[in-house]
Amino acid sequence: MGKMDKDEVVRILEEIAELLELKGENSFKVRAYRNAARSLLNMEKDLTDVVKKGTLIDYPGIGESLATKIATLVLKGRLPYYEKIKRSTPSGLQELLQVQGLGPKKVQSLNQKLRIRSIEELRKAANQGKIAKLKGFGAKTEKNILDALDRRKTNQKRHLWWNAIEIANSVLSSLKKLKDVKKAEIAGSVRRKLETVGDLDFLVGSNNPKPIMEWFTTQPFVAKVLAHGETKSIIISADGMQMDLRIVPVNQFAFALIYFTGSKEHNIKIREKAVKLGWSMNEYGLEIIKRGSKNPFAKSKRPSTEEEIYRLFNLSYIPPELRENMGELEAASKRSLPHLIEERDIRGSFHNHTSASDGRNTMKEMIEGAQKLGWEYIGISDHSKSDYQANGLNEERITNQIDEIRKLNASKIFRPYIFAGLECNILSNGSLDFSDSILQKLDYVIISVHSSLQQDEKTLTKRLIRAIEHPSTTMVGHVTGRVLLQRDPYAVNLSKVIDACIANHKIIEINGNPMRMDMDWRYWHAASQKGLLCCINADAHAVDQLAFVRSGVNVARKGWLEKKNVINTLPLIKIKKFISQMHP
Ligand code: DGT
Ligand code: CA
Ligand code: CA
Ligand code: ZN
Repeated sequence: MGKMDKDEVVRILEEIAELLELKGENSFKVRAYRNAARSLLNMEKDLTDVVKKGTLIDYPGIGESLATKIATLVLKGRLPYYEKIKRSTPSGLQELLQVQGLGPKKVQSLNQKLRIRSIEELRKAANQGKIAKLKGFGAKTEKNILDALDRRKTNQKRHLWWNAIEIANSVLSSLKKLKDVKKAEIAGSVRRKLETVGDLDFLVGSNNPKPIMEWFTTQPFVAKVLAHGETKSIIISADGMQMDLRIVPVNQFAFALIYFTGSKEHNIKIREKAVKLGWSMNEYGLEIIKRGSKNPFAKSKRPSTEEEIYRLFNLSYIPPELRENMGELEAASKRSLPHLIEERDIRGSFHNHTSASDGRNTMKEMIEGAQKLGWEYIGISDHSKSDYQANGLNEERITNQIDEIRKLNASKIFRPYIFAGLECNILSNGSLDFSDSILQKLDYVIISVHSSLQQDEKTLTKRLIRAIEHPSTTMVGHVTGRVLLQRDPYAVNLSKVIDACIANHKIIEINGNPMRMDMDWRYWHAASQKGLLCCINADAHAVDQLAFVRSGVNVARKGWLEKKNVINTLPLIKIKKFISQMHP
């Protein structure tokens, strides 16, 4: 084994390219590092073996000097050249690249002309109007930068659910091991599986809270204690996450769990129901406040589960994902809550990239990954030719990939069936990136907007609808293009797009990438009622990202979707037929 694995070497080569770009080095040199990174990604042999045999230079894009650098990384685990350019680049510059709208050229010119090397310096210069005066920038760019900075500020206070759940689960399992903890749950927006969360809420049932609070406020992950009490403590973790812990007596746990799971609006609705019945309900329990009201506890003992509490109100159990005051209480009283889709209903997914375009793993590795997850099928959908940045496939490469897939299916090497697809760019006028003769060879086509994102709403909506009407189109990828906490959706009239999909029998995906979660859950209930079908996709760019279907399922559940609304719950025979009928 070498001292550094392939993924890490690739990451460093890509970072070197970025650093060189920031320094204004010529584009050939920059591209050399990107090409070498790509070449390593496509390498099927073990990188350490290749280095030891001295055959690195046989690979495309790797010359003498890059081969030496890669070998140093693999064998020594470090590279002085990389460390040197990293040291000589102000660390703030890489951070500036993360501001929406700032590429390496702009960052470099801000650095050289205005000596801007941090977010704070950028904000100051923009507020003083200095950026507007800069050649190549102007007043509009300055305003865009200020907007992006504002968004950054508010967004920094929230966290992606996907990151939060991992931390929350590890704290929960430690809590459960403490001897005084009788019951423990994650509550709040994390439990409701909201796409982003403000803080982590933990609830514990115990009759001896003191040692638990002592433990919670003194853990190694704690950076700051904001409150330390018997029933409530608040800490900030080293990575900036706020965590609230509430401890209630064991017999109040179920009431407190409903209260602290929320949402606030859901809670208020329940409390109103209680008042109408002559009761008062809060986080501690339920009391009869109006003489002569029906005693909810008359027949049964005090409720100890959420189910029992909802039953007191003659409501069926409402899963946490639905507690957003979006009609769930009415449906629960009419016994018409949906039978929500579950992760185990998913039999495959269609939006997946390989190292042929911008994925990190080869097609075979991706299929193996799908096999390990027990999927019956997997669709391969690399980027199309106009997506240079993502190394999109041209006519020849996509044709070869289709052949390769047909052969793999025939060989029966892998258990999952492989569908040949494409994530096809929607060009700025709404036409597709390939001619019909290529598109017709594919089993399915995902259409996505990856360019001209600034178009106005009318233009962009028309563009999308034109692409939806294309007979080869199967489904729309990440329909609003939002990147959570970073980039707003592009200007698109979603209800028109939904209607066009329904009218043309096209599907909209739920993109399970935790940063996208697109189309948003808030639209799915109404859209599915009108007949829109869904496909839950991982948009995986690496084997471990196939697991993103899980966050996609969260969106579907929050959007009231059932198995029947989601095409990739169909068994192989049915999905084959379904897809081929859509794509004659
Ligand atoms: P977040 O943290 O912003 O992502 O959202 P939540 O829902 O986790 O909100 P958080 O942490 O402020 O409070 C947790 C739960 O506690 C919330 O979902 C409902 C309940 N709660 C908090 N404040 C109130 C309130 O003023 N009234 C009611 N009825 N419930 C509240
Ligand atoms: Ca919370
Ligand atoms: Ca909270
Ligand atoms: Zn895409």
